[in-house]
Amino acid sequence: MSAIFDIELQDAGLLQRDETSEDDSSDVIEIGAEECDAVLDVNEIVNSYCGSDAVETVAICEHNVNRDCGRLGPQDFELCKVIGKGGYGKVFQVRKKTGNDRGTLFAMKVLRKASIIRNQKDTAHTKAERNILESVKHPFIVDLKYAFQTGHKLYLILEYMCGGELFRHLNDEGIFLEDTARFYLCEIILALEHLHLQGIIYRDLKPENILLDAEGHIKLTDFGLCKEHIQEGAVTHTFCGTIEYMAPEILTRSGHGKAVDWWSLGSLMYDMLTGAPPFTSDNRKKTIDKILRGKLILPQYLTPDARDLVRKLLKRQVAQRLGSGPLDGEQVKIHRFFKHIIWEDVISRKLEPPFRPKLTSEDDVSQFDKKFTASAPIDSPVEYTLSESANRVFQGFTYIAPSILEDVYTQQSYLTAMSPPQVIRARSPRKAMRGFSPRTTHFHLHNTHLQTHRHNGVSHGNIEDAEMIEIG
Ligand code: ISQ
Repeated sequence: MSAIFDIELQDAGLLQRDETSEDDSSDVIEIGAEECDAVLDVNEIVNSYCGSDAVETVAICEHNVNRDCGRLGPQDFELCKVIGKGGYGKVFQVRKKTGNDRGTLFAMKVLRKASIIRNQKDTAHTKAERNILESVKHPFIVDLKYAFQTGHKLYLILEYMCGGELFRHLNDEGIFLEDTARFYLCEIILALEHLHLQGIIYRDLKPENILLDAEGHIKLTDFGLCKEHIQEGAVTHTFCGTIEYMAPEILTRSGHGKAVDWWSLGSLMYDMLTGAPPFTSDNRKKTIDKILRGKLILPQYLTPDARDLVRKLLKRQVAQRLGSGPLDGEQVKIHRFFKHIIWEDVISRKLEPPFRPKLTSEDDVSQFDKKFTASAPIDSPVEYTLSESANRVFQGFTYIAPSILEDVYTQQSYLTAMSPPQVIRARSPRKAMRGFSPRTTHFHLHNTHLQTHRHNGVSHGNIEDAEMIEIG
């Protein structure tokens, strides 16, 4: 599975390519309702004259259209704070300076292009990837609002989750009560179920990929930016990050499907209830060995329902794993650990979050690690030069969220997608010393012939035959 940034902005009215190739000039974008409205208005004016005797031509140019905003780029965002750092770059809390959503806080993830491995991709892949972001709109999945690029960097403007990582709260609490764990698990299950319905495998469920909003509801993040570098064959140790939540069949690269996410859910549940993932060690090889062969030890204090659910999710035989059948998440949802849950209430965010982030102001970053927030919010300049051909790989990275475009053109959406391989940096689970989504992002774009049949979803052996798109 691989990465791609292709997007086809099909409406010429919105697409403005940067022909100047100026270093660090933004790529293609024009966003903001008022300017697009302006485009429409001017067209309407032109059209309204057509057919009448008095034809007036109105030149549509940047002097009478998009006067205020121009292309969206880093200049449209005020850097407020650093809220995360990783091998890929940084995550900033930013405030939009322009457009309809001026004043809104977002999370801006900045990726250095040089950290990204490039290769060719094809149209089918492009379309498949585009579909991902279209389909992942969900109350428990972080929303991508915009994406743009400069000569050296890729920028993702994401919904801002002021509550930080669930990881942090889990670390602070040590363990969660079963009711608390149940709340988070319910929301995660619905997010995973939604992804699976769209033919997407998340594959990287872990506490640091789960963020909290102002009310304490969760959203999954880190979609498609990072992909594991998959090679067929035996277990290798090229994973450089949190592997503790990964299903055995991912580690052995023996072909996997959506059931990997139910394994990860089991590991996460175990972690929430006991203070550590079920299979962990002080080195990666031993951890992998434990995931593949280790005995599952369930503490006595777990209720029978919790024990039963963990056990059923952590089945190494995929076919025996809860959720592996065609019912997918439904099988998990009807487990008796969730017997009192009204799932309609979960999706409508009616369950009371167990923990509401304590914030003193809208832009309070106290929920993020001080080692990030204390550093100066600078989007560092890049010293090297990327060749034009290298840069072409990122053509089409640009993205405008449908929700934003809806303000402009009803029923239209422009979608992009990215889902590269990931080389994750080593980290023991639940250790304080860690980066925000601490991964080195490498995009492996080769051998990518994705298919996205939106059913069934198990891929065997060759990832090029994958029926599911894997993200995370
Ligand atoms: C949203 N809000 C805060 C931090 C984030 C980090 C990564 C992705 C999205 C985010």
